[in-house]
Amino acid sequence: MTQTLVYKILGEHLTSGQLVAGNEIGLRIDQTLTQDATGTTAFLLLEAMDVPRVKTELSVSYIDHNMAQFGPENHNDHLYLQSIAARVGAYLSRPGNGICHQVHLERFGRPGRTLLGSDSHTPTGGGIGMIAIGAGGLDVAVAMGGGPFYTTCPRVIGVELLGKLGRWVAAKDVILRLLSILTTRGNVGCMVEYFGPGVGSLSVPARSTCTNMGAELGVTASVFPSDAVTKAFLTAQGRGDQYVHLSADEGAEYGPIVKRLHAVRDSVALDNIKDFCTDVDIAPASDPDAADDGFLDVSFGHVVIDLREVVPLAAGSPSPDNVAAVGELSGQKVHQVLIGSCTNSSYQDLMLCAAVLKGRSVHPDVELGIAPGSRQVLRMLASNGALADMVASGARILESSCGPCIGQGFSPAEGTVSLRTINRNFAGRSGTKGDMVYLVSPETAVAAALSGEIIDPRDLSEFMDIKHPRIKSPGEFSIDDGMIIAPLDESQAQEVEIVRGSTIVKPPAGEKLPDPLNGRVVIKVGDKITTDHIMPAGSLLKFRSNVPEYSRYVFNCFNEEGSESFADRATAVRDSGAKGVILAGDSYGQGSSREHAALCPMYLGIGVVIAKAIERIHHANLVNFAILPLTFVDGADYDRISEGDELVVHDVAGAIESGETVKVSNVNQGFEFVCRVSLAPRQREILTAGGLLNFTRSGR
Ligand code: MIC
Ligand code: SF4
Repeated sequence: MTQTLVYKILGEHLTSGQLVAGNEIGLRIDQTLTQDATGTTAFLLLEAMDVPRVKTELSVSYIDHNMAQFGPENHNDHLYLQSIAARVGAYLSRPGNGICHQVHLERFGRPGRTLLGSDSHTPTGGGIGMIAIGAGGLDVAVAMGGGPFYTTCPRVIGVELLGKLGRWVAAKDVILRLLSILTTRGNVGCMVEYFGPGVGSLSVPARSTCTNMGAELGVTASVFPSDAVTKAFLTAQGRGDQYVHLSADEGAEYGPIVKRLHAVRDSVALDNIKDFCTDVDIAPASDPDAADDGFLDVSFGHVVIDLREVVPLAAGSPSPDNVAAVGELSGQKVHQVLIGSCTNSSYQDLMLCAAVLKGRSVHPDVELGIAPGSRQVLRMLASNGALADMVASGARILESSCGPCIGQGFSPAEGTVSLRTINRNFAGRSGTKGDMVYLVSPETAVAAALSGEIIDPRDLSEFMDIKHPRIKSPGEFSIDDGMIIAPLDESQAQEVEIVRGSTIVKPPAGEKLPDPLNGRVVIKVGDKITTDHIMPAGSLLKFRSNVPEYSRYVFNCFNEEGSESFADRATAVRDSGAKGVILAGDSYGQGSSREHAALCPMYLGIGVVIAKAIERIHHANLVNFAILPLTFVDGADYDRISEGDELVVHDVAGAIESGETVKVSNVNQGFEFVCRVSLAPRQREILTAGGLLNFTRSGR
């Protein structure tokens, strides 16, 4: 039987289950990655599980997110992470060494391996032919302890690439095109596999730009074949011996992929599916109520993108799938440009920008920030003079870290447009309320930095007489792992003292849910609530290792001055002996992997989330922290429930054990409704045990 590349790699790592889409499967994890904002909790949980030494082939702890260091919290975390890595046998990438995904690609990623990371953009590693998956820190801790990772065997969305990109058009435009076709919704339980003759024209960093933003599609992972380009990249990184050739079998079949879309609200995506997919079939939704509401069931074979036809694209706030051609936006005044992040901060990306900036000045109305993705990139730019060209142009060189991508500095002024090469433009993520962020390629970003407005970079030649610079992949990268601390041997490791500042607080474990569960709706939120809404980052990121403190800011963006905060209301419900309930619309928990979006609500006594749909990583995090994730059988019930309503969830134990649905009474309004219980068998056991920590401690 012919196999996709996804299934080949999964098959080699299968510990349980069968490779049938929709089934729960267990996977052996070869490598793990953590970063400091999620890593402190992951390592604290690893300690709580009594794991003395990591059991993976390789585990790397990166320090790249919390680098602002206002107050002692961040540095306390750094010292803790360095000492715990030494104790348990993980690599430690020191602050200044770069963004986890960029460094991992450069120094550790290996074709054919599995990587689990406590960061939603871990799938960046798919650019080098790995199955790289983002997950909550607790899942990563279990994998560090040698446990398998459980996930849904995916449906594979094939993306066939033809031809070659034109000048000034980039991989970022390819993934934005894909986002305009597949959108950020309805891709849960899928993985993307790129194939076709166009693949060979993309460098590994370009491929990784595409796989990085697979996170925005909501897919579990994205993967490229491992070919001559991969081999050249690994060789240039001094790791040629780690190359293996990997591709799908000739004639491997993709799809059919079925999505439910709304005839009017999703009309752009519908048109794009018709234009870019094979074997499209559109019919009224199979569920008559949904059909009456205007929903359609859309099925297609695979996506085909002809790289020759891709044009520069931009995604405007507040969603990465809000895509338009740069040409249609041109003329808009720009006041800020940011080039960096795990999406676009490779050597090639920044060399292109440096070449365009060389001998020119940043527009006087624009602040340009450039954050090289890694120390390797920065050193290479410094030694070949490109850094000097950037500085001379007026660019502000920012640290090799996440920084502005997550609202840590460089927030834009009110009412101004900011062009960023990053991957997320959720409202307020930049640190400015009402921000207007466009996600763009380095080409489009640098064009705006010089012209002071949005301009199609293909017009640079005509308007500014700038020729397209051809940037070659280097035959040899500058290799210096001096900022990576390798694990100690076991006997030395035991001598290491773990450094715990006062701001590092043991995270709470979950507890079994009561049956029946008396609950109260603490908040009712709408569609597309991201984990940034639930647990803000920016200046509050520093509280990650202190759950009681961080919990004060749950749903902070909805707190109003002078009124009780979410935390106050949830605490009052908890103290009354009931459980808090969160009520949400579609795509609840989009975005990051941050498990604090479950952990902190759990600390505040939340026991249930009822939503129209819940995104994959967040759904898993809820289960891990003993919060029951439910979805409405009939979405219309959402409208009938209000904040403050008293709900009773009946037969919780039965629902968790084996139920497909559960009955919920709305006591205030006197009606009953039914919710779906979508849990894999192991998730049922985890909830029964009162969360993953208790489950793991009980030896399972
Ligand atoms: C993000 O881009 O939102 C983050 C910060 O990298 C998160 C992880 C976190 O919240 O610490 C992610 O993407 O998972
Ligand atoms: Fe860091 Fe931004 Fe990438 Fe998250 S998306 S890992 S904050 S650079």
